[in-house]
Amino acid sequence: MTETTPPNPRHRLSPLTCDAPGLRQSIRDALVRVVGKDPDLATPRDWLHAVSFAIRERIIERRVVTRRQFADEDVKRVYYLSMEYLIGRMLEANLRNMGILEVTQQALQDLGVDFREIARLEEDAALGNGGLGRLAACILESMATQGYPGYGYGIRYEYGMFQQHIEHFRQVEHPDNWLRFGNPWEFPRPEKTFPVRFYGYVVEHHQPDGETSCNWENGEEVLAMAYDYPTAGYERRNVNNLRLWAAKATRDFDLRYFNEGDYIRAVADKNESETISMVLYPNDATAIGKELRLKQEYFFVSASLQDIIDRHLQLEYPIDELADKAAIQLNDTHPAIAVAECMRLLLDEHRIPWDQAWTITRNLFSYTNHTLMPEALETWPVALMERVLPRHMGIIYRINHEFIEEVRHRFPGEHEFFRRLSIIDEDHGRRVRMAHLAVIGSHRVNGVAALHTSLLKQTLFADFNRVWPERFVNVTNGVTPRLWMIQANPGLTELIESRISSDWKFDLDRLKQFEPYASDDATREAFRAVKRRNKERLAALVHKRTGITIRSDVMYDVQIKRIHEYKRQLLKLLHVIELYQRIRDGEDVLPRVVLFAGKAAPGYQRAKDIIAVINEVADIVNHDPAMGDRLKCVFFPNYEVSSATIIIPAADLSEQISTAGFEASGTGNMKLALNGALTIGTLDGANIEIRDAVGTENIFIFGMTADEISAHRAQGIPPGAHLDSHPRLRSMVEALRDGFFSNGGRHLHAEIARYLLEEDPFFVLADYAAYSDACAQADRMYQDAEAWSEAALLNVARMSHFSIDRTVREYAQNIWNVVPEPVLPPCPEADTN
Ligand code: CR6
Repeated sequence: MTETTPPNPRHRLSPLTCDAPGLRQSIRDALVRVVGKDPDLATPRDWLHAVSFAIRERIIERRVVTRRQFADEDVKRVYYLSMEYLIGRMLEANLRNMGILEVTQQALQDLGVDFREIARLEEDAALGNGGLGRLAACILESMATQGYPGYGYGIRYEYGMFQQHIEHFRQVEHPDNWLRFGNPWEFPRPEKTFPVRFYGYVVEHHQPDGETSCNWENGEEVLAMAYDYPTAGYERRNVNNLRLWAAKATRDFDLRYFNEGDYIRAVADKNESETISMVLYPNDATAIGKELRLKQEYFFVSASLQDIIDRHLQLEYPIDELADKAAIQLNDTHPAIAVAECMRLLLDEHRIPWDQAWTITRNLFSYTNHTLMPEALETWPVALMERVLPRHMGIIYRINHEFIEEVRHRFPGEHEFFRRLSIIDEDHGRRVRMAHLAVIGSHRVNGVAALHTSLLKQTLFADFNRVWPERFVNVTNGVTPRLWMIQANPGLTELIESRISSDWKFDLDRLKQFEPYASDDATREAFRAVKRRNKERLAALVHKRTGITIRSDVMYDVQIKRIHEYKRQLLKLLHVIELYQRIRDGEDVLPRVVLFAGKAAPGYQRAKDIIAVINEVADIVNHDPAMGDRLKCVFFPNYEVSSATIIIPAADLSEQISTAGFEASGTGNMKLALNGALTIGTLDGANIEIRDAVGTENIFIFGMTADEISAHRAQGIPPGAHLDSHPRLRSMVEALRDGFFSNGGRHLHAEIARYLLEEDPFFVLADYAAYSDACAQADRMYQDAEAWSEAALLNVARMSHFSIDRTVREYAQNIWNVVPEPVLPPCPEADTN
């Protein structure tokens, strides 16, 4: 545990009490005075808002104290720039981290209100697509928990990730109007508003010293207004801040049109400039290439950098010390335009000479890459960039020119090499490669799992790795145990707590002390009882959402993640078909529930087809009396953070079956193993490190490695050639092709079968036999309850490496060069008497 400091008098406030009577009073007061309801008439949602407002007052107090502490201690700050934050519900997480969950539940109970009932009504804050956005949320929580002065910056999308409904087996997207009831957790900051310019032109002025200064003029201005979301650290009183920007039309803009007398046009244009922060693009790991997306990226980057520089100057630090007092992490290339924007602000606004500005910029930034997939790599047409951000295009040209000069000097004559390194891709109609800008403008670049980082160095960034090998480092992802264990799995938390001391919650390394209990009969039995209760909880939710009844005494086999060809939901679906056929043929098969969940990008037709086929197969399987309750297949709709916290603790088998070399890391794999699910997986992403941690005998690894996949691709073997590699594969694919499972979607099934037989770009058929074997191995182990429980408990005890706290410490030490601040004393009253 980190030391606590003696209270500094400047940090004192007279805090609101956090005992049950005090909370009760606050909640009632908020109900009447803020929500405006008579307690006799209040609905559950009114109570939800009342309790949230009461806690909001307390969280902001702690935020004020934390901010003062950081200001007094002269700290170096970390700024995390991310287009996505997949936060989920905030009430319970805030209460738990603030250490006042139980007392608040008590206060509500005294008021006759059931905490669980009202907590369920909170909307998930789904300002992200999947792993990348959830990682950002985990990193913020960990920075607060460990006392790092960390700030998140992003966009306050009016509409988050769409709500997925399943209608006639298909995904239908509904808008996620998450702010419609208001949001008690946000603090609007109208005084923190920055102008952001688009379009216009650049005017050059030649200075007597030979330098050219530039003014970016005209065009359109939009205002970025801050909304703050305090983020509480776990039982540490530290509260950090997530600042999200909303677009507002400028007053000048309004006036111009109003004065011209076109009232309607003025209002319509106002709305148009506010569309910038209207909606999250629902694409996971694919570049979008739309002008509005570029504007979103620049909008939040520009506002964040102006704010960061403002804070720096307000603290009276000299501008040339910016990189000593701040570190900025780019979460993927989405905010990579920050490199050019930082240069623009330093050059044009602060009049710093180019070389000095460039040194500051490079020392300030670092960049995390989250994928190798070519379709995810952002490039913008030069013509578009020139029109939307003319000044930045000029800066990018000069950055590129100086960089190429540098490498030309070091590697003379290697023209092909220079072309490949250039920020400008000349081969595809002149495009700006954002990843190149990010690498050149950063002092560190990291991948998110060991395999991913090594592939990055061998493939995507092989040329850069030749130029600057020391720039590339690995930081394997992690997950927060506060949400993904303590909140999601109270039963397992209690079991661990009954065996070892509770400091594992801060320091997951201590979970190792739980390892010996894996061979203890009583612990195993208790573990099975916890799993069983978790399954009952999930079964109830599945019934509520889908109408499907599932048993809670069978294996729960789950694949929960975005729907994507490379993640190979079709591999799991083929296995469902295999089991179905074997049961029909009278074979004795281990009973199981197979549960899929995940959203498909609305424009990704193949992924949407996969959802439809899963649902149609499930429908046949679930209604076939021959299955006799031995096989159920569920597509759980609208997968989001809150449903993940119910599904994960109930899982026995965790499907991590991507084609090797394609999943950068995965983080669901970590959450599931931490909750005692055994992984069945390929040697991809962080699965490799999970295997090393839990031991090869406690995980089911199968299939081609990344190298074997490359070799296999090079051989060009037709996918159909694998049909005889497994006794049933041919008949399974034929059943699909012939529409055996189709319910009106016959053509779709035939198309999926054709796709597998003729294209199969992710080697589903090539890996099927190995996958089916691994499933059989898992089934055998599951039949031995003691052996399975032992392996599951070893998974739990050996997952310490995958704590987000370890991830954040590695960023802090190897990339940001920041140290944690001593944490404030845990008791709110302690420093104020
Ligand atoms: N889709 C990776 O695909 C990784 C997360 C977080 C992803 C996934 O393997 O765990 O990032 N990549 O690092 C992108 O979003 C680009 C993801 O979530």
